[in-house]
Amino acid sequence: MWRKRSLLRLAMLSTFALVAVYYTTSQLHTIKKYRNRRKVGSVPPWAPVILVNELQYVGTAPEDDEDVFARHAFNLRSSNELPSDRSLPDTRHARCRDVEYGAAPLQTTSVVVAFHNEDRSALLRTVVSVLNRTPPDLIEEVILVDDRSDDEQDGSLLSSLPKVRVVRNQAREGLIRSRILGALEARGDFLMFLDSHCEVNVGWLEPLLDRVTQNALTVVSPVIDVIDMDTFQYRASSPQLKGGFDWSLYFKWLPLSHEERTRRGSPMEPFLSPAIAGGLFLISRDWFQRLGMFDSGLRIWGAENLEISLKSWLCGGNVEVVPCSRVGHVFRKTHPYTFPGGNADTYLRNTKRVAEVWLGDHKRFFYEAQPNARALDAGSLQEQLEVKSQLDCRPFQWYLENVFPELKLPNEENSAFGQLKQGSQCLQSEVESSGVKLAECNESELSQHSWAFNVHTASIQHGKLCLSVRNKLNLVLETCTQSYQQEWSRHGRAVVLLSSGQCLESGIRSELRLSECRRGAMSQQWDFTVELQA
Ligand code: UD2
Ligand code: MN
Repeated sequence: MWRKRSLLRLAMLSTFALVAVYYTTSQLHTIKKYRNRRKVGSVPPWAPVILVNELQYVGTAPEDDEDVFARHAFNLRSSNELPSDRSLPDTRHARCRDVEYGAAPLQTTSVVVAFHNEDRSALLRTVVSVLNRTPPDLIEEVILVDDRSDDEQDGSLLSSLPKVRVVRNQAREGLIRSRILGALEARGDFLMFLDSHCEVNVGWLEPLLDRVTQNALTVVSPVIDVIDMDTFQYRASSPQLKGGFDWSLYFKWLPLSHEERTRRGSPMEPFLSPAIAGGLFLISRDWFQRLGMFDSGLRIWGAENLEISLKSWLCGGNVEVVPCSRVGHVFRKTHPYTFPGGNADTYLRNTKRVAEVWLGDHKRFFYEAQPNARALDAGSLQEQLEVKSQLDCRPFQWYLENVFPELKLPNEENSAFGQLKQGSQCLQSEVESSGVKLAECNESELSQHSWAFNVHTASIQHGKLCLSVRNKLNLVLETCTQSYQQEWSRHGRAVVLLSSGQCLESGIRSELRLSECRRGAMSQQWDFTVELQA
């Protein structure tokens, strides 16, 4: 046990020594790079070697029989075994390396990282990646907001690292209020928010800064690469997806339209996005403050990404994704922490606040999609409504027309719409054969979206076409004729062809067919993403 610990400690210390060496050399590199353009004196003097020797920051390794996912919902062993300064594959488009971002701005960025009981190795890697991969003179500080973690030293020990400042909440505030507190502490011109299990990739900050210096009213997001929650392998994400949401205000990815792709000169060019995926973004501190920061009434987790996106768009700014900037994030399946107000209600309440403030009359579509939100007490919206009127923000209708035309108004006659699913399988149209098939659900696959059940015509529509039965057994998409081959009803989760009383069913090879209805048969149960109340 003792041997294991001291080995671990030795490993951590040598990692730090490496960081220090790397750090000193990368600093020299930076000085050289900017000497021609900037006053040399503006590069701060660094002394990481001394600090490294003082730092004793050892994470808790999992016991041999421990479930490695139990504490953090990612593989704790994999995270612990990695050095804090590991190298990453450069996932940018090859030509991103050659882009020159003009004279380095004289403005600095404060990186804000809120965390609650984060694994030490993951938190340290987040900070080290920022310090190692950012020219020092662009970074004002790294503000770690400890959201009342059980062990105060998780944060405080890191305050000896260069540029790192730690603030600790008196009580658990949740990630949204923690980020607000971090922003209030910040002194940089720009704010960059990161999760506490991220790794920024090479050249990540410059392309983001380039955008905000051109337009101070923009919210810019890097492409968020995937750090595998089990192996911690770093993988590229698609740089061609924009962010959106459905009427329940659930975030979803959308492919760029053909028009948007052709309009962009090159795959490296930033593109506009209706919303950002989450909390990894850069914004000018001034614009963030004028927007009323995040709504401080949002609790613990969720919906602040939609809130900041809607605000920025509606109040005179925009939202962009910058493909040449890459930041890795450990995506997890569950939250490894408690929700004092209950997980589902917290999120629903947060989205209700966003809908109430920013959706205008369109909020009724949100309530149709999320009927349970009606009864929740969302609290006072006064402050956010004031921001909205002070900044003379546009109505949501403008956003629908100009920013997010993909978000269609639900037809009043549709009782359900979105994807038509069975477990993780989705109904998908095949344009060439006019057939339909089942395929693994994929948010960015357009042919799986826009299904709707129209109560009035008893039809299942996909865009302009209707789900139809040909020769009594083949399921196809045809022009809507309101004939008996196209009339369906829904009994619970079953989808029934009215004329024959047969049920829509998935076969063993995921083929679609009609079959005698069997109560409770899994292969006959279907769900739409959004159910509207009649
Ligand atoms: C996604 C976003 C996150 C935020 C969230 C919705 C990405 C990569 N992540 O988070 O930035 O937008 O959706 O709100 O887009 N934390 C606290 N206090 C708490 C709970 C969490 O400080 O009470 C910290 C946590 O340690 C982490 C961050 O907040 O650093 C985000 O939480 P998460 O990683 O559990 O959530 P995730 O990745 O689903
Ligand atoms: Mn996260």
